[in-house]
Amino acid sequence: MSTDPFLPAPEHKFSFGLWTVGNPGRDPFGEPVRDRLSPVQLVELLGEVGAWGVNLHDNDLVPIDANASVRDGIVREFRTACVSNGLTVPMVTTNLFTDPAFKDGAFTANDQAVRALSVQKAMGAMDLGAELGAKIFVMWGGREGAETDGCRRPDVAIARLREAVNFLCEYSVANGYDYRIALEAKPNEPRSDIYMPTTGAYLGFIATLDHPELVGVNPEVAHEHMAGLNMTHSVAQAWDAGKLFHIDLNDQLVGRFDQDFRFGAANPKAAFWLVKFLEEVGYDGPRHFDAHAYRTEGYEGVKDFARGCMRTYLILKDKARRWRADPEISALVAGLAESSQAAPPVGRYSQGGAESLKLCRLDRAALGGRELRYEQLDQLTIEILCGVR
Ligand code: DIG
Ligand code: MN
Ligand code: MN
Repeated sequence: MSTDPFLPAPEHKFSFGLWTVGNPGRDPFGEPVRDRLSPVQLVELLGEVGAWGVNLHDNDLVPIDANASVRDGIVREFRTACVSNGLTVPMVTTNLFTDPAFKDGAFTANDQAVRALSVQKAMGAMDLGAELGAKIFVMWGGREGAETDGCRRPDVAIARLREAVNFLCEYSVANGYDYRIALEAKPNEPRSDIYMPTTGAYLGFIATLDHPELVGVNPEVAHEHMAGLNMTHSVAQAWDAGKLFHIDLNDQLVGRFDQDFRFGAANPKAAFWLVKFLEEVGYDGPRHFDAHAYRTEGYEGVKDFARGCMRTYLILKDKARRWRADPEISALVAGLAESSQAAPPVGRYSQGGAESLKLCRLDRAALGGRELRYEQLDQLTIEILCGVR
């Protein structure tokens, strides 16, 4: 029995997409560097490294032109492999970005036939996911965007996106699939500008839907970082709104293309604040690593990558425990919420409350002169991350 405290276990709910560990390493400037593994081989790899779940786009598993009997055989074989390797299928999504038919978008495309094809394909992916037991349906609109805004008015694109999401919510309900639909934002790539570029944009969009209760978000570290945003703040807003239905964990240098690095590989401090938040609020959803191994790796390196994602999450979870238990940090944090002067709470509006806020005498200069010791707090955080506390 291993004494390693950072080994993954099912209760951690670590999942990977077939397209992540199955990425053969092609990039815009180079050919694949790894042989493609079959979905069954990828399930075996994920079982070997200790993952809990495996996710997929429809065409990661079923080729886009497969007929019904080929499809059913593939699904049967895949389900058997998941059972024998102890893997669940928490999430399914649909690929509406690879095939040339989607080059001008899918749900937002100008051609009504493309919009129909997109909803048709998404319904098929929902059917597939239901057969595999998935309860989360992610939609990332990789092609929903523009290079020139002469192609369509953006409000027309938004209306078309709403029409498709409303339709798919109804399809899920009508078929008893009970999906929680999670919308994933990204600011650009492959389109020059993608509609709904950030998690915050999607939170605003969800409020305009017919069934907002069925729809949430799937924030991704790399995508919020590409927009120059703080991922933990985006996740906190989604959590506050009850809309954190799923999460894509990886890492990313700001100002770069979508790097989808191993979780924590680029900015371990940002990853720490994210893990601390997820664990403190009790997020109970999948911890999905939508990430890819370096192009330099073979499949042993891909396993190193997958293990590293999960280990880093568990190491940072332990660091968050140490942070909360550290007496100096606890003393600093305890003082943060103290009021430095007698002041009425804001609370819910009341006439009396407004009067007392209007009349209270506050020493503004003293407020401005108060020292807050965040330098010490952050230095202690760094020391915990560096393992010296
Ligand atoms: C990219 O970050 C996107 C696609 O890989 C997929 O549609 C989605 C699922 O997590 N993430
Ligand atoms: Mn990404
Ligand atoms: Mn993603």
